Amino acid sequence: MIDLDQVRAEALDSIAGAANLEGLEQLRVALLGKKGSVTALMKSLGEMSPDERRTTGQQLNAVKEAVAQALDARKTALDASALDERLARERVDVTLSVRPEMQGRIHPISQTIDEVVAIFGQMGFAVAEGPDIEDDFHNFTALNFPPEHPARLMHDTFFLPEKEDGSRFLLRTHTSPVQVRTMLKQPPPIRVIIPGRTYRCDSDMTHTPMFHQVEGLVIDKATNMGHLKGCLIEFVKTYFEVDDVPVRFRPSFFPFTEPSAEVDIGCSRAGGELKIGAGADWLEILGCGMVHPNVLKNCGIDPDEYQGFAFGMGIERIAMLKYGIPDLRTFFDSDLRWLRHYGFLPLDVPTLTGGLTR
Ligand code: 2NM
Repeated sequence: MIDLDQVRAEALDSIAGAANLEGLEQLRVALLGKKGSVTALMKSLGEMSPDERRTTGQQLNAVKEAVAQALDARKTALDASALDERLARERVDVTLSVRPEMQGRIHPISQTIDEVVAIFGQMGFAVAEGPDIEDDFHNFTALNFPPEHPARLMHDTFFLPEKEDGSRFLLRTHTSPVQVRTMLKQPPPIRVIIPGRTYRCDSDMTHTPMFHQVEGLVIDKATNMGHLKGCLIEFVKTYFEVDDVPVRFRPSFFPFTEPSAEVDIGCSRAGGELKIGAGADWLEILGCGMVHPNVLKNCGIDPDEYQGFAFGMGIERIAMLKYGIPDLRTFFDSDLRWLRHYGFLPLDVPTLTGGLTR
C-alpha cells in the first residue's frame, strides 16, 4: 500500500522548489503527464477491489487536485518574477542625455531644406520633385525664355551630348522645370515647393557649378500679389526667427513672371557682424513674381481662369546668412572638421512646434 500523504508531500516540495518555468513544466509532465507518477497511480486503481478503489480513488483525486493547484500557484509566482526580472533588465533611464557618443552630422544644406519644408509645409505647401536631367522644353521654352536668351547658351548651361534628332538633354539650371511638370500633371489649385540641386557653368569665389534652390508655386483663381507678399514675409520672419523684419520688394525681371520682384530684408553690418532684422542695410534673399500668362498657357492652364505666384531662393545663400558660414565653396569640400563645426545632430529635426533650430 502506497503512502499517499508522502506522495503529496514530496510532489508539493518539489513544486515549491522549482526554480524556473522550464523546471516547473518538467515537473508537471513527471507528475500529471501521460506517463507521470500520479497518472500511474490513477491507472493502478483498476487492479483494486471495489471498496479499496472507492477510498483510494477519493484520496488520489484529492492528491491530484492539490498537485494541480500547487503547479498553478507556482506558475503564477514564477511568471510574476520573470516579468519583474525583465522589467528590471530592460529599464531605461529617460533622464540620461541622448547618445552622447553620436558622431554623424546633418549637412547644413539638408538642415536648411528641412527647415524651409517645415515652414511652407505648415502653410499647406506640398513638396514636389523632378529629374536633374531635363530637356529644353521644361527648362526653358515652357518658362517663356525666348530662343535667343543668353541662359540657353553653351556658356551658361551644362548640355549632354547631342541625340540623333539633334536635341540635347541638359542639367536643369533652376528647379522651375518641376513647376512646369506639376502644372502639366495636376489641375489647380496648386501649392507646392520644390527643393533640389541645380547646375550652372560657373565656378569662382561665389559660384559653384552645382548649388541648391527652393522654388515655390501657388496657382488658384484669385491668387494675387498680396498673397505673394504675405506668404514670403511670413516665411522670412519664421526662417530667420525674428518677430519683425523690414522687407522690401524691388522691381526686377524674369522671363517666367510678370511683374517680377526681388526681395530684400533689413540688416545691420555694424562692427563687421551681420544682423538680420534691424539696421540701415538691405540684403537680397529671393526672387519672385506673378506667373507669366505664357507660362500658364504652355502648361495647359487657362490664364483667363487662373493666376498665381512663384518664388525662388538659393539654399546655400540663406544657410550662410542664418548660420554665419562665410565661404560658399566650403559647402562642397567634404571637410569633416567643417561638418563637425557647422553640421547638425540627427535629432535636431526642424519643426515649427518643437523649434526650428535648437
Ligand atoms: C524665381 C524667381 C521668380 C519661378 C517661376 C516659376 C514658374 F514655373 F511658375 F514659372 N517657377 N519659379 C520663379 C519666379 C523663380 O527664382 C529666383
